[in-house]
Amino acid sequence: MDTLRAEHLGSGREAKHWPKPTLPEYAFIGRSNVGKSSLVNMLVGINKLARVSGTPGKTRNVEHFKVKAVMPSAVEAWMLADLPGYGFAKTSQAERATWKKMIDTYLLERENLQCVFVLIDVRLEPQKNDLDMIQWLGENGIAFVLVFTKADKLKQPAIVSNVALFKRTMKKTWDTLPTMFITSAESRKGREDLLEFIEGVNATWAGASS
Ligand SMILES: Nc1nc2c(ncn2[C@@H]2O[C@H](COP(=O)(O)OP(=O)(O)OP(=O)(O)O)[C@@H](O)[C@H]2O)c(=O)[nH]1
Ligand SMILES: [Mg+2]
Repeated sequence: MDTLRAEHLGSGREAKHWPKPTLPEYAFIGRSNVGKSSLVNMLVGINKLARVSGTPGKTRNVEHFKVKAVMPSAVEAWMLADLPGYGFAKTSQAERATWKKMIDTYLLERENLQCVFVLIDVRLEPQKNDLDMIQWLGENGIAFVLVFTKADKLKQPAIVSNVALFKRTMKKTWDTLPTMFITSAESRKGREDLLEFIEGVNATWAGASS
């Protein structure tokens, strides 16, 4: 993927507000502040496309982006969905319920969704809410990969040992482990691998079913 172009398509809490599912789509989910919006920006190479904040709870709606890769031989387009985070302590019960309804609807009904990128802060030991989300995706048969974030904040041996601990934890309930990526929005580590993965899945897209 030589050159990428991207645009913000829209922001909405309900399916009727989301763009038509005409392109393959990838969603970014994870705890508040894990770096979902930063990773969207890093991937497409545009700093302020998705709104980033040091205060958790910045992204409130499903934010859709259209990305176009202009390659020597073809133009390839897909969509990214930046989702609001979970696990933000200050969120009220009512807001949590609204989040769950929106996310469940999105993950279960978004027909062009190809793969969910579950973002995990590489600095933390396995968190219950991340493991619960992974479990829920598995139970519902939704394809996902794990994307460890903020790799610039740790030295390589600590990254290796934290990822190994995550794998050991997952192995207690999973026979096979998902594909994993280690990334940093700061250093752009993992960008090529993620884009290559997306390109591979895009190649299997058979077109919109509606
Ligand atoms: N050092 C470093 N900081 C990062 C990285 N990714 C994100 N951050 C910082 O982490 C904070 C949260 O980033 P966001 O991208 O807004 O996180 P989010 O997951 O979209 O958060 P919500 O929208 O609140 O759910 C910001 O201060 C970012 O600058 C990274 O790879 N390295
Ligand atoms: Mg965000």
